[in-house]
Amino acid sequence: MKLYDYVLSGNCYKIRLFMAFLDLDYEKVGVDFYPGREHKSDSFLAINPLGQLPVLEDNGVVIRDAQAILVYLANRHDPSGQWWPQADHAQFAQVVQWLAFADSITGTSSAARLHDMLGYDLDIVAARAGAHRLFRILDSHLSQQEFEGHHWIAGPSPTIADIACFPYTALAGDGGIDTFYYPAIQRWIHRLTRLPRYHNMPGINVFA
Ligand SMILES: N[C@@H](CCC(=O)N[C@@H](CS)C(=O)NCC(=O)O)C(=O)O
Repeated sequence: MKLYDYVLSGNCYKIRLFMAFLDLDYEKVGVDFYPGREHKSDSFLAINPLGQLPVLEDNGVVIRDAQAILVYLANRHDPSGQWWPQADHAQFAQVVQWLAFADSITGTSSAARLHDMLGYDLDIVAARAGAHRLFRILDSHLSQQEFEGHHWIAGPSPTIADIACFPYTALAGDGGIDTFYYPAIQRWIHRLTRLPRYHNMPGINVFA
C-alpha cells in the first residue's frame, strides 16, 4: 500500500495512526504540501482531482478522503470488526455519523490551523467559532458516553470514528482554539494516546 502523505497533515495522520494500530506495512510518498503546493500539481491532480491529501493506493485501487480510507482499511485488515462495527445497526450508523462530523472538524479547526500556521487567507473568526460549536457537541457527547460507562465516541471500544475526530481536535491549539475547557475531550485525548501502538504526530502533546 502507498500513502500520499504530508507529515503535518492531520488527515494524513489519521491514516498513519490507523496503520500503526493495525500494525500494517505501507510506503509513504511525501507530497510537498507547503511551500511546494505539490498537491495542486498536474501530476497529483491526476491522482486526486480534488487536489487534497491523503490518498491511498492499494493494488490499483485509489482512494481519496481520510474517512473513506479508514473504512477501506478497517474492512480489509480488521477481522475483529472492532474498528468498524457493522453487526449492530445503531452503532454502525453512529460511526458513520461521527465520520461525517470529523470532516466538519477539518473544515473549521484545520482551517484555523492553516490560517495560523501557513498564512491561509480565510475567515479565522468563523473558523474558530465553528470549531468551538463542534467541540461543545463532542464534549457533551463524550461526557454522556462516560456517564453510560463508555469511553469512546461510538460504544465501548475505540472505532474509526475516534480516529477520524482525533487529530484536528488534539491539534486545535495550533489554530488558536483552546480545548482546555472541554474536560471530556481532554480525557478522551488522553485515553487515545494511551492505546497500544499509539503513534504521535508533531504538535500533539502526549501527557503521562
Ligand atoms: N475530506 C477530506 C479533506 C482532506 C483535506 O482537507 N486535506 C487537506 C490536507 S490535511 C488538503 O489537502 N487541503 C488542500 C485543499 O483542500 O485544497 C479528507 O477527509 O481527507
